[in-house]
Amino acid sequence: MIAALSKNHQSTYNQIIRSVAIPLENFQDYCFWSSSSYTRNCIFENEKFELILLCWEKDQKTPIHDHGGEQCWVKVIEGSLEETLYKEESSGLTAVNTSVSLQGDISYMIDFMGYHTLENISGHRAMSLHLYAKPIKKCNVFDDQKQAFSTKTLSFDTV
Ligand code: CSS
Ligand code: FE2
Repeated sequence: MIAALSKNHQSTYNQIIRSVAIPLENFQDYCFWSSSSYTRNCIFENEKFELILLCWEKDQKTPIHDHGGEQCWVKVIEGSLEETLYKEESSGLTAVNTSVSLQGDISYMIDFMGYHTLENISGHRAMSLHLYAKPIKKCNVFDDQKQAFSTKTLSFDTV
C-alpha cells in the first residue's frame, strides 16, 4: 500500500485504500495505547501523504476538529468508531450527522464537509488507519470551555 500511494497521484488514493487488505498482524509494531488520550503512531510519511495508526482505549474521543485543508481517509482496523459531523453556523457549531464505522469500514473527510469528532464506542480497545494527503501538521481544534477554535500542532506518539 505504501508503494502504491507513493507512486500514484492523490486522485487514486480513495481506490487504493479501498482495494488494499492489510493483515492485522502487520500493525503490531505500531500499537501503543495510553490512558490519557488516543495515540497517533506513524507508519509512513513523505511529502505527499502520511499513514498513521490511531490506537484508542475504550471511550476515548477526539475533540471537534478540521483537517488543515487536507484529505482524510479513516479505515477501522479493530473495534467501532462513532463519527459526529458538525457544521459551523452563525449560532455556533451544530451536530448534523452521526454514523458508526465498523471493522473494515472506510470514511472520508475534507474541510468543506465541516468538522468532526471520532469516538471509540466499541467497549474495548480500537485501532484505525488514517491516511492524510498531504500530511496534516496543524489543524483547528474546538475548545469546549472557550467555545472557540485554536490551532493545534499535531505530533506522533511513536515514530
Ligand atoms: N485528525 C485526528 C484523528 S480524527 S480523523 C488526528 O489525526 O489526530
Ligand atoms: Fe479527523
